[in-house]
Formats: sequence, structure tokens, C-alpha cells
Amino acid sequence: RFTYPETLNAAVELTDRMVERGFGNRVALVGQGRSRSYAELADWTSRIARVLVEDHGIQPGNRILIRSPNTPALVACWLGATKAGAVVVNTMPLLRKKELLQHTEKAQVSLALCDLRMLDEMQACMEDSAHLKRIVTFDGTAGLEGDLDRAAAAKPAGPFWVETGRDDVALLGFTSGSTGVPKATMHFHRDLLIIADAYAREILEVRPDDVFVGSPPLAFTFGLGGLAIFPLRFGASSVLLEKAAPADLIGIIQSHRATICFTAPTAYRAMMAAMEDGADLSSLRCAVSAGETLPAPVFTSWVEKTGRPMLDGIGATEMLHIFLSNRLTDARPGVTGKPLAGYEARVVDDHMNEVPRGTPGHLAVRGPVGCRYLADDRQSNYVRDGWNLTGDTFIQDEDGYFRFAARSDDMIVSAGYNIAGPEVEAALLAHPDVAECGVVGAPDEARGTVVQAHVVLRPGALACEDKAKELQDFVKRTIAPYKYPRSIVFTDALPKTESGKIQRFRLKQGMAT
Ligand code: 3SK
Repeated sequence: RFTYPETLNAAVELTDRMVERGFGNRVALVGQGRSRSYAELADWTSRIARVLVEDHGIQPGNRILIRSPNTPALVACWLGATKAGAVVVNTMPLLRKKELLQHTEKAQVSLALCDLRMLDEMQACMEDSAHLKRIVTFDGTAGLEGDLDRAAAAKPAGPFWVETGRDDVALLGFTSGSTGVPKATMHFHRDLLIIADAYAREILEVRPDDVFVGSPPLAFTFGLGGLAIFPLRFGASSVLLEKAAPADLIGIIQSHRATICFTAPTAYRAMMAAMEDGADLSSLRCAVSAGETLPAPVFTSWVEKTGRPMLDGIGATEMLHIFLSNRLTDARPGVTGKPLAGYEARVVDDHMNEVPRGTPGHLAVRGPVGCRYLADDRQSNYVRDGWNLTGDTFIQDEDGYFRFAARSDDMIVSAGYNIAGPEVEAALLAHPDVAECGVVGAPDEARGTVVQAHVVLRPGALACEDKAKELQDFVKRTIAPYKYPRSIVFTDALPKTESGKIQRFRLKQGMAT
């Protein structure tokens, strides 16, 4: 199903091959105030590759870090570095020196490409790095202000790339997990195409007239796939937003007639809250939700309010992208669907034995893409007997659909009951006064652990004891009463990762934002 030539450079497949296939004049990327065709992108990325190889001596396998918000220039740098045969480390824009340093040292990064506007922390990182020797700037706005822009403009036109193998590492995706100690996951050139062929082609049925939009940073592989690889693989366009507040996303979908949106459930909730009467989302073929479990009420209100389909899926940086998903013709509230074609999934106990349908257990998946940590002894926690253990607790129902219960770390054992925090969150979210919430276990003398909900109320709702009691009663009426949150903490905001995931481990440590 996923066979590729032995000699393969994923960046060439997404640019020059698309030109050869007749997409040269079509719009590939929109952002920074203009659009770029596939022909322009092929030329731009070849020039960048030339600069890296000819001027900076980049050899196949050298690691290049990229620091930038979501812009066409970032995509061009990523593709250019990939064409040069380098291994790319894309970094979240909000990272500070300390985290950048974790990346440069773990990945032995020798060169960084940095948006001119984000230089300070990068320079601070280089001062303390044993590996990073050079920062090359590029202009994230428009002109030719960065060193890379000037050098690329001076190179001759014409295709340029370094020959790579389909099994050569192309990307190091960093994941911080719940402990905060980052791990780097290695992905091959072929992996970058497999995710497009397995998910974007088969599930989203992407066509050249699709227009992609969304909020995840390209440093998160959810964003790299959804906003760069998927559109480029099929001759479609991507609108890249440096800042994608939920209200902006609504405007962009309308003005660009976007057809596919990638973001997380919290952003879809916020989009609905910001949506004015008469908002026209009719262009949208599909709203892809991942990064966090999709509470059934968010799915249902989205479909009611917009009339457009929403597709829940689960992926992991270790697996590069989504491996379990609903289908356009079969999208159900409260379930994550079934494995993509070419992937298998099972729910297993601690000894890797499959548990009966309807019983919670660890999700184990395998397929054409899998986890390979770079020099990390946590590899054996993630991959056992060839199966990837994602750290999620799932239930497979009688019809074979997989339903998320909790991150395995987020299962709360209270007075002998197993309670999935996200289930309590979904119940709370159905209350009209709840804007957001995160549910964790908190130590308790009597019960060992109690269910504790950290709740952000909607404007106008009053945080008081009566409101806490009202929410507790509401949960008791919605799900089994033993699951209700015995402790409720009202807060102004929840701690989140840059990709929008609630950091429950910080709630457990007593940190609000
Ligand atoms: O579901 C996720 O968290 C995820 C992670 C990495 C890549 C893609 C996805 C959807």
C-alpha cells in the first residue's frame, strides 16, 4: 500500500514533482501578504538548499533547527533544508533559551534558521550550546532582509537537491510528554509521504481545489501535516497564519473560502463562542479535530451550529500524525473511530493481552509509521512487541469503534473507582456556564484521591460555593454520580501547551496558568 522508490526526497515530491505533474501555476502557500505558486516554491526551496550545501557546507544527516511562526518562509526553510538532505528540528515559537538548548543539545544541531523577529532567544541559546555554531536569519515578513533571503536570491535558478533514501531520517519531532523532559522522535522521508497517503488521501479525500487553514504550529507534527504536507502532496493550497486566534480563523475561512480546518477542540469551542450570526462557513468540507480528545458536546454543537462535518482523530508525535480517525461518512460523537487503512489498533492490559470489548485498557497501535526515539531509553516503554503504546486508555466497543477514556496518566482512582478525567470534563462542558475545564486527581486522606475540576466560567457567571454545588449536581445528573468532582477550583485560565493541550500535570502540581 505504501511503497516508495528507494531514492526519495520528500521535499522534492512536494515541490518539483508537483510542478512536473502540472501544478506549477497553482497556489501552494498564502501568507506574509502574498501567495506563492508551486513553481515559485520549487525554485525558492532549491535556492535555500543550495545556500545550505554550497555556503554552509551542510552534509546529509546534519541537523538544522528552524525557529519561526507559521509563515510560507518557514515552510520554504523546512523544504529547503530537507532538499539539502539535512534532518530538520522545527521548534515551537514560544520556546525560550532553556528549551531551545534542550533541542540543540539532544539533536546536536549545528545550524539554525531563524526568523529575524525571533533572534534573541536563539542567540542566547547559541552562547551556551556545545553544538550550535551558526544562526542564519530569514525574513518572516516580506523583504530580503535576512542573510538567507539575500544568499538565496543570489543563487542561480534551477532544481537543486541532495539525493536521499526513503529510510533516511528527515525530521526530528520533539515531544515533551507529561514530565517536561523532551524526547526526539525520528521520522524518515517516506514517513512524511505516508501520513499524507494514509490520512489526507484516504480520510480527507484531499483534492487540488482544497484550501487548508488552521492554528497548530508547524513545529507540532499535527500542524506540519495538516498545513504543509497534506495540501502540498495533492496540489492544494494552505493559508498560513502567524497568529490564529479563534475569531481570526472564522474570518479566514470566510475570506479564503477554506475547505479544511485543522485545530484542537478548545479552539473549536472558542470559534463557536466568537461566531456572529450570519457567519458563513459553507465552504468548509471538514473541521479536523485532534491534539486533545473531542468532547461529544463540542462535536454536536459544531455540527448543529455550522452545519459542517467535524472529524475527530488521534495522533501522536511518535506516530508522526493521526492513526485512528472517524470517517467523513461515519463521524460519531464521543468516539475516535477506527484505525486508518494500513494501521492496526488493540486495547491491551499491562501484559499486552487484548482485553474484552467494552473494557478499558492501553491503546496499542502499529502501522507503516512508528516510534523511534533518538537515543532514549524510554523507547522500550513506548514500543513493546512491535506495538506502539501511546499512553492513552481506550475502550473498543462491540462494533469495533475506539473510544478515548483518558491519558493513562489521567485515570483517577478514587476510593476504588476508576474515573476518566476527560469524561468528567465532557460532562462539565455541557453546562452553559463552563467555558473550559481540566479534571485531575487530588490527594485526599479519606478516599486516597478525589476528582478535582479546575473550571473557567463564561463571562457573567459567578464563581461561588453555590455555583460549585450547581456544577457538582449537574455532573451527577449527567454521568454516574460517583464520578462527580468533589473539589472544584475556579480559575481564570488553564495551563496549556503551545499546541493547545491542557497541561493536567501542572494542575496536579497546583499551578493554574
Ligand atoms: O493527537 C495528537 O496529539 C497528534 C499529535 C501529533 C500529530 C498529530 C496529532 C493529531
